[in-house]
Amino acid sequence: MTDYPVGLIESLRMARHIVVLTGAGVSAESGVPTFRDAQTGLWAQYRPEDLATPEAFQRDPGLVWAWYAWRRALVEGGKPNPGHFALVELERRVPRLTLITQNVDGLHQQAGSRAVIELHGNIRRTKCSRENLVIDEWVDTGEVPPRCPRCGGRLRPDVVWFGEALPPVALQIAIEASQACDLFFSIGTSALVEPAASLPHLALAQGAVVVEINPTVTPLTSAAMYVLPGPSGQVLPELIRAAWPDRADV
Ligand code: BJW
Repeated sequence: MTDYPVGLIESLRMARHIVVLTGAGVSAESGVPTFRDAQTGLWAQYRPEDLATPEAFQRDPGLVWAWYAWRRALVEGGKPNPGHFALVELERRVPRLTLITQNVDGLHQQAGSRAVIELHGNIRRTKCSRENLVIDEWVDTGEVPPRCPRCGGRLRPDVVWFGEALPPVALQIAIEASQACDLFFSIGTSALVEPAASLPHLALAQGAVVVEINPTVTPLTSAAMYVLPGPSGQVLPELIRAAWPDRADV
């Protein structure tokens, strides 16, 4: 097992409020491709950044709906991995943990994490593009995308696209927690997409210990106090076992 820095283990054991910000890398070991690696087969010709926009949906709603249907099937085939379960365990061991995710796959909730703050929505939900209301059922007439049963608007995934505002309550909770925590984990995210990418910097500005878990370097790496360069499904369970060796149930 890796030797983790004593200072990090101490910070973990002493923390009163931990914030965890996760990105697509946390689900990679569940077989869900990361956002920027998602494109294979038919979809390899498209850049995800060009499909996850309101303009793309306006231009070609059928194409964007089909891309999300393909990704939803990948998500529904995935199961939480040891990284997700380690975060459930961490929540049990510290006085307060705020789990903020950019992921739209719902795997933290499936693993058993409570009160997950979803910054970018959830691919398993559908909403009306006109009324912005979540829609659970609709009539399948063969039209793609299907129509809202209330107003006839086009249905779309309930996710946040580039240029769209994040859910205001979720964002406010994330900002306040980042400013109040003593330990902040940034896990499996490229740390490129705002406003999520600013959260660890809010924590840093308040003197929190910032830890990054990611096999590759990101714009956050040089600012983080501890960098654990490995897959989260391996690093997180090891780290918890190192911090609480007497309770080896992860
Ligand atoms: C592993 C691993 C393993 C691999 N273990 N790690 C300020 C400056 C510049 C630009 C902006 C700014 N403020 C806003 C912007 C614009 C824009 C933005 O940030 N652009 C950047 C690209 C520069 N932001 C927005 O538009 C946001 N909206 C906004 O700010 O609105 C303002 C507004 C206010 C009021 C009214 C109107 C508007 C919205 C951003 C929404 C992002 N949405 C997406 C799509 C969601 C739906 C979908 O999935 O299709 O969210 S984009 C995409 O990026 C997705 C992700 O959640 C997000 C982050 O990606 P993530 O998670 O980091 O994934 P990857 O793939 O990039 O990285 C994976 C990482 O995992 C890698 O680092 C790997 O190394 C690592 N990894 N295996 C651990 N096993």
